[in-house]
Amino acid sequence: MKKGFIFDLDGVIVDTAKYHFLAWQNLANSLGISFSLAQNEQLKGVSRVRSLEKILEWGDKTISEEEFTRLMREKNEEYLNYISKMDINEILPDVPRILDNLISRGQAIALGSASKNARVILEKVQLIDKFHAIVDGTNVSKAKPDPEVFLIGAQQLDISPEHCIVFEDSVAGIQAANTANMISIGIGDAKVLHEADYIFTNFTEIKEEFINNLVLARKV
Ligand code: G16
Ligand code: MG
Repeated sequence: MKKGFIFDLDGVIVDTAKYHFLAWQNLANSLGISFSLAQNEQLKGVSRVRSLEKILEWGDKTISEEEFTRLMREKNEEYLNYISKMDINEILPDVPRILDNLISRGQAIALGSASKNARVILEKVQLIDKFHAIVDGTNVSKAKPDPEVFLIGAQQLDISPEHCIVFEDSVAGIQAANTANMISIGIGDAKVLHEADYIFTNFTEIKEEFINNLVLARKV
């Protein structure tokens, strides 16, 4: 049976969180706000605008609309500079094996990311051709945990939501998949992602038999 497999980008296909961290840390420090790795964790899957709002809240700072826009632009320029150096070595373990396995079975594959830079990143790591649909921060108006990004993905693949499977590393993303009535697969820490239908530390743990079952499965 043809299913829709929807992948988040950051934390699932590549680890761009380290680049977001460097850029946000620079920005926060320039405002006299400290910024830790633990805080960066809380920005995973969160939109750019909301991320800056959170940093300002943490630092108890208010800035003008103009400065907000300027800081967003500067953060993104620095981030783009980091990702311009990305290559295939940054693809997370066994992601190509899973994608190629699904493609060889004729399954439908989509990206469902909050990032407005998703296409650039997929091009840099040479995976863009593996996706039948790409839904990113430029296509959605409501951030995860709203299911919009995944529902648009299902629509673009022409597969009904209950026949879609989402791979996600963030709690908000798992909640979005569950609300969309899709099978949710957490990639990361089981304690954090406990709301997911299935959880794996990374793709190396996902065996062919599991994929076989997914192709036959339906969300209950
Ligand atoms: C990613 C990251 C977030 C980032 C967001 C927006 O989400 O996890 O930290 O803030 O995209 O990114 P950009 O500034 O590039 O538009 P995802 O959904 O791919 O995990
Ligand atoms: Mg993510």
